[in-house]
Amino acid sequence: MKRRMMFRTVGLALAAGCAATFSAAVAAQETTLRLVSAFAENGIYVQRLQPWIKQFNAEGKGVLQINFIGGPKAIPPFEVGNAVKTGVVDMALATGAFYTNVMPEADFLKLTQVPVAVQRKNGALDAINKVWNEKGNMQYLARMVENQPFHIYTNKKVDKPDLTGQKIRITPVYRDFFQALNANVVTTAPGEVYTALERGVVDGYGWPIGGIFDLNWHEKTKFRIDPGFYDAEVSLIMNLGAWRKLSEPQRAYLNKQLAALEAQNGFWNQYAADEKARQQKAGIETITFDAATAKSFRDKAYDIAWAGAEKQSPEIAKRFKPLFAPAAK
Ligand code: 173
Repeated sequence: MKRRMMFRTVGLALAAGCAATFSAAVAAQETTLRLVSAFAENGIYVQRLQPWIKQFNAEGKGVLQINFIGGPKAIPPFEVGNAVKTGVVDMALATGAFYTNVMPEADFLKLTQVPVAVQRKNGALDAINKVWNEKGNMQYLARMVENQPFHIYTNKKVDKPDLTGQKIRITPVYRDFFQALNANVVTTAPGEVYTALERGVVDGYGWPIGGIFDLNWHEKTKFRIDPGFYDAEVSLIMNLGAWRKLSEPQRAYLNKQLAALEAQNGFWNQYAADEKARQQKAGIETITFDAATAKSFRDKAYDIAWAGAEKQSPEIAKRFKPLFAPAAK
């Protein structure tokens, strides 16, 4: 008995010594991750990310650093996913709708109806990462935007959910739904929306509740249609090889900072309310429907998107759907 205990003590001491040497060796190696944003540098998402990067670098000296390369001028938004997949960059702030060219499933993340904190607990994040690893060669790191429903903004008044005769700017987020509302659609990156509105190439556009002032779209916007639908997904993603190459302390540090980032997501509720008020002040009129029409409008958005997802990737849609659904009341 005594001998066995001694054995164990020695073993533990050895292991501890080993770990110490190991961490001393890796601590000497600081890694810098190159990060790009698919969203504009002066937009709210990057505005919120910058202080986080600053703190990340201040606290991560000798361990891990982030080098912010830039926004859409560095890499066009719809190329960002491929840049992460191939390791041209290590990390990106992006939304799945911008990298359906990597995997169509990327756009499914707009369909989550539970907070990311719940997604971490109920297995949704693991299910997402299985797909992101296998099909995207990437690790899904953190969702930094929540509670930002999408809306239809238009310059042509409607009194029912029907976009007949309207040309609307979209991304994959909105395609099936807006087409079901009889819109003619044209896909553009956010950077082209202002000019498209100015030239009358489009009558309106899809965008979340917040952010239309960032690129001055309010100047060219008359109406917002309520209610909103889906939830804008804006997240940090990382090249899988770069993620796997991180040492244990580096990964622990990254995870700690990602948790801190997600813990700030309470911000978005207030931001949505503030942006609504700001739109009203700017003279943007709200178009609303009666309660039953509003409900069927929103239900239709989800029904159409899930039907599309199930057609696109039946197996993955089936795995995601119960994990994304709101808990039964
Ligand atoms: O409208 C868009 O460009 C879009 O798809 C999106 C997605 C997430 C946040 C903001 C916009």
